[in-house]
Amino acid sequence: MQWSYIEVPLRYGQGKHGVDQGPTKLRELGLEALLPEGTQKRSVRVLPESEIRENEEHLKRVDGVLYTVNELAEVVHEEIQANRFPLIVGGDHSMAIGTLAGLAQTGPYGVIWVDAHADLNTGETSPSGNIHGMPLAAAMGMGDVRLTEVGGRDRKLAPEHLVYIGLRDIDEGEIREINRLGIKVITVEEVRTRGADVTMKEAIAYLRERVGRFYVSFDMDSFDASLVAGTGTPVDGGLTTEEGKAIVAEAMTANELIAIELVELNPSLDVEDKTAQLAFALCETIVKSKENLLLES
Ligand SMILES: [Mn+2]
Repeated sequence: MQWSYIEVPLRYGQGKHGVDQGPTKLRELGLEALLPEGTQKRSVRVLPESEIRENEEHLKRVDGVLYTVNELAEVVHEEIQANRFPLIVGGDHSMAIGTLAGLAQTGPYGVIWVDAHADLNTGETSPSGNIHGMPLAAAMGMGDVRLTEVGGRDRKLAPEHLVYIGLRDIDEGEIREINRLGIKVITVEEVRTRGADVTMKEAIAYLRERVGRFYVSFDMDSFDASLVAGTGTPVDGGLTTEEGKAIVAEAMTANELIAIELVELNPSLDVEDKTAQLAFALCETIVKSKENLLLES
């Protein structure tokens, strides 16, 4: 199988500088040498800051986000059509609006969303107006039409095709929506007590029953705050390094996995590159797991 490596240096989905430098930092640490031979490398464009016009209080820098996610949707669509496996590196989590829309163009799919946050806000419910807290709402057809119509008018994701892992900082409006929609949630406590591999197997089985193909979107803030100074919104009580790696490794063993995404590494906030090294280690786990899988088959 061929790989596709997609860099998305987007930061307009949140307010902090530096998260756009995630892909550059991973390159510095030697990511390119890690990628299997023949990997298709792509980089998605971002709007220069001087060209940002929209700064609506409830949808900040929406034009900057739209510019990039529209292109990412096309790129993801193309890479899946070309039968490649995309590893997508950000960038803030608003980029997933593009990933979700691009995948939807290739047929139904499920999502395992590994994150401290539910990212299920709309412009109306978001306390911050930052679009990185809205990608799943947009994909499920909720919120501003400019976000829900990226990649076409149809809904991109069904609530029963979503599994959360690691949620622990959820806004009130989001809790209501999770309950209303009946979305499956696996807490950090469940991961801790029952094992990352066991809970991931359960998540994958859940999606296998309902839809089959799935992708993993991994937010660095799913890790415990003590491990990820270099992310924009760290939260206590998160995953350990081993749990994060086990989640990713388990996902990689599933034949139904079609793409994986790593977001919210902010090198400017980092301490001694520790978060960057953790993100790099995850990429290593991702690439090596699939190599092993290919050798076995
Ligand atoms: Mn997130």
